[in-house]
Amino acid sequence: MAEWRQTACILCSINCGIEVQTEGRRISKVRGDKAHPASQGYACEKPHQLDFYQNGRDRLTSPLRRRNDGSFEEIDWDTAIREIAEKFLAVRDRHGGETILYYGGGGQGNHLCGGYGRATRAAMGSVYASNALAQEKTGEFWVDGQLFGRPSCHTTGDFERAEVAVFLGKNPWHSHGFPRARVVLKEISKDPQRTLIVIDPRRTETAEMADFHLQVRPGTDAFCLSALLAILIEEELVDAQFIEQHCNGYDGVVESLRDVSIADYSRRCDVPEELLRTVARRIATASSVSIFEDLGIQQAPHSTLNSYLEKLLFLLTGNFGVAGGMNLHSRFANLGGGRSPGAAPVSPVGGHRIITGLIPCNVIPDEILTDHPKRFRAALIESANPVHSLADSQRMREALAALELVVVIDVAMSETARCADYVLPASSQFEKWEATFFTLEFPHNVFQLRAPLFDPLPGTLPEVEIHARLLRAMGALDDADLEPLRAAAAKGRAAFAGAFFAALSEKPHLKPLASIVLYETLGRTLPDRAAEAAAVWALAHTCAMQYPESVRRAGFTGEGLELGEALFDAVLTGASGVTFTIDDYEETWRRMATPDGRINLVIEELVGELRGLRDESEAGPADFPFVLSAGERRSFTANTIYRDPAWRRKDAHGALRINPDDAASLGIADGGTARVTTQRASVETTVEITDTLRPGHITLPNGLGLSYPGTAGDEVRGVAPNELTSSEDRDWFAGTPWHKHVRARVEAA
Ligand SMILES: Nc1nc2c(c(=O)[nH]1)N[C@H]1C(S)=C(S)[C@@H](COP(=O)(O)OP(=O)(O)OC[C@H]3O[C@@H](n4cnc5c(=O)[nH]c(N)nc54)[C@H](O)[C@@H]3O)O[C@H]1N2
Ligand SMILES: Nc1nc2c(c(=O)[nH]1)N[C@H]1C(S)=C(S)[C@@H](COP(=O)(O)OP(=O)(O)OC[C@H]3O[C@@H](n4cnc5c(=O)[nH]c(N)nc54)[C@H](O)[C@@H]3O)O[C@H]1N2
Ligand code: SF4
Ligand SMILES: [Mo]
Repeated sequence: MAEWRQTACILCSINCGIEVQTEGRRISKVRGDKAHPASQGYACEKPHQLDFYQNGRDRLTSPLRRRNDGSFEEIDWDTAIREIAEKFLAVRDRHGGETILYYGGGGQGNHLCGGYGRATRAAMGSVYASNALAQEKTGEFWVDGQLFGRPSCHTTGDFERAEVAVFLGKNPWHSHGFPRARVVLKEISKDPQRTLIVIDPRRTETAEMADFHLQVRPGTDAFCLSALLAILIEEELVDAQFIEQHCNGYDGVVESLRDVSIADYSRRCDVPEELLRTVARRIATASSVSIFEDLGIQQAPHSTLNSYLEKLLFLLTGNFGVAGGMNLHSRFANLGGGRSPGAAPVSPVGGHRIITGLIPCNVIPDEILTDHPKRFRAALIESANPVHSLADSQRMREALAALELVVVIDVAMSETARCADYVLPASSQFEKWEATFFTLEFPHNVFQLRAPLFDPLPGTLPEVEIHARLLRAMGALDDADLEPLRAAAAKGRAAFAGAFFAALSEKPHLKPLASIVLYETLGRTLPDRAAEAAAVWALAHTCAMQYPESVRRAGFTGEGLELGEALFDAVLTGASGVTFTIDDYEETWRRMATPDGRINLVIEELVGELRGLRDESEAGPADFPFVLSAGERRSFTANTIYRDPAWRRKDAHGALRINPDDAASLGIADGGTARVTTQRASVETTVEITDTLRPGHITLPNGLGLSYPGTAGDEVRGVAPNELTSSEDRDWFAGTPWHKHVRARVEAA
């Protein structure tokens, strides 16, 4: 019997625990891990194909350097590290370290590299960063900061217990977003006492199961949500006691919704007024409501405003800080990163708002393609594929070409790696210790540190080793600092803890390098090559200090540093993941960060936009009559983690979905070919006719259009969605893109 080994799925933020069997360097069998405290044996169909990631034909096995003719040559690691370090320092000396942009730091299954990358950034003086969160969640984070006092006061739903579950621009049947999504959706859907509400222009798989489907006109959620709020106020359905006890500014909310005409807004979002009223009443009378907002509103017009209105919906009805409602969760470590010392609150060239330390993805090309003296001059890109995932791929390629130096750390020859000056091959997520900080659950929150299944593919290195070598080559690591810590580590973790925290306070220059210092010192004493996970030790301590009561409730004991040590021990040995905090509902109130502990209901910055809805023009551009949602999650999409198109058993080409009436009037057949044209580009695509879409709405999947080595050179299958998008199509406030709302034209091809 082959052995089953515990790891996690790396394809979405839920990171279900899985068990795998291996044959040589292959992942041969996959099943859900019943011992994983959150996923409990659940897994969807996608991880069964994980070998397409592990053994992709375009895995990188040597550092690459671009030649003058544009092609790449293989070079050895020492040369690569030396030249990259020299060139970054030269950029720093010529233009200032703040002109070096860091992009990425982790994907759906790996976040350790971002922590180690911080040390390299500090050594180079790089202070500006961005990643995919700045094209989905930053607007929501900013709203959280206004309402609850800090952007890290992030709310999470409790769908297991919620009497009413609302999905707003979110299709959890395919995209998940909470543990065991399909099981929980079925439970809610089957239970006559519970209600499933979906707000989505498409009749998604989730909408099919719903009690109420508000099939909004694309891009009109702000109208739908303000109408729901206005109904709550008009029919006196708000939770007056909750508002009185916990909120400031209710009168301001009433005032800013004063001009809402429920009838007119219902017409504009194309949801019957009676249905809006029924749904508002259902939400108001439920014992608990959980809401999940996602890309359908975050990557569409009024993105930040939508996040605000969504939160008002559960706040005015008192579904915050209660079982089955929305709560402020703990976290094993921060996802966003936060502002670097030395960074301005806005981007250096365009003055765009930086939220949770991230420059809006859509403005990155503008921060490069200019002669402004503060423009970015170089970039370090790690575990991200921005040429494919950011709006306007064409312009992203131009922007990268304009930089003096682009270094990409990836496992595969991605679209972005193809634009680099140097490419460094990372070991895969199954060849090193790895973890994510998608620890967003309440009341039980789970963290899993995964051990490697394989040795590194020859020629590759784990990111931590790459960063440690870069630091040394930059002259940023001093053995005189490390020796005493190595000596302390040799005496055991307790001795090390004292020495380490003392060293950080005595030698402030070590602080930004702490993750690599841990790797080089404590790391050497950890069992099973776990040096790669050394930074997790410090995170365990921070977590224990931040949430001592919740960590104790999860079963850990000890005073002072003992609590963090106990947590780290459990994490290091708990192959199936560890419940690290158990919360009671009072914790939500303790996590509030406003000065008086009350919720601020009014966000001044968004009131103008809210009141302006009434006068917003309804006419779209006549030459682009369709709205394209570019990047739909489907059964056979997984960002750009699976690159080999052979993994798609169905929908091999990633069809354009279109309503039957639209297809008929354009003379397009099911399985035929259509031409889609946007302001930016024109592409051909296969077609799937489906009545799940409204007339005028078309969709294309995410993650297609990758270049992958075939029998006759590189082949591209399907449409890369961001060849069609424009970087100006973005939220005025947070800069989040309108990927779900691209104006388009369709013709038979
Ligand atoms: N299978 C699969 N799962 C994934 C991923 C994957 O690639 N494949 N990626 C993961 C990632 S990174 C993320 S962020 C999540 C995203 O998860 P989701 O946000 O659920 O994914 P999408 O399918 O992009 O968009 C959700 C819904 O928004 C709807 N929508 C479009 N326009 C509008 C609108 O104007 N209003 C409203 N209300 N809805 C609209 C679409 O019809 C769609 O059903 O998925 C994660 N899970
Ligand atoms: N038009 C449109 N654009 C979108 C979206 C959309 O819906 N529509 N969705 C957006 C969203 S929500 C997201 S999250 C982004 C996702 O886009 P990105 O943030 O660019 O992430 P991925 O596509 O997941 O790519 C991750 C990269 O990491 C590499 N990789 C995998 N494992 C490792 C590893 O262990 N180490 C290193 N160094 N590299 C590794 C992969 O090969 C891949 O190149 O796309 C965004 N772009
Ligand atoms: S839900 Fe997400 S993490 Fe879980 S198996 Fe499916 S893709 Fe993987
Ligand atoms: Mo995402």
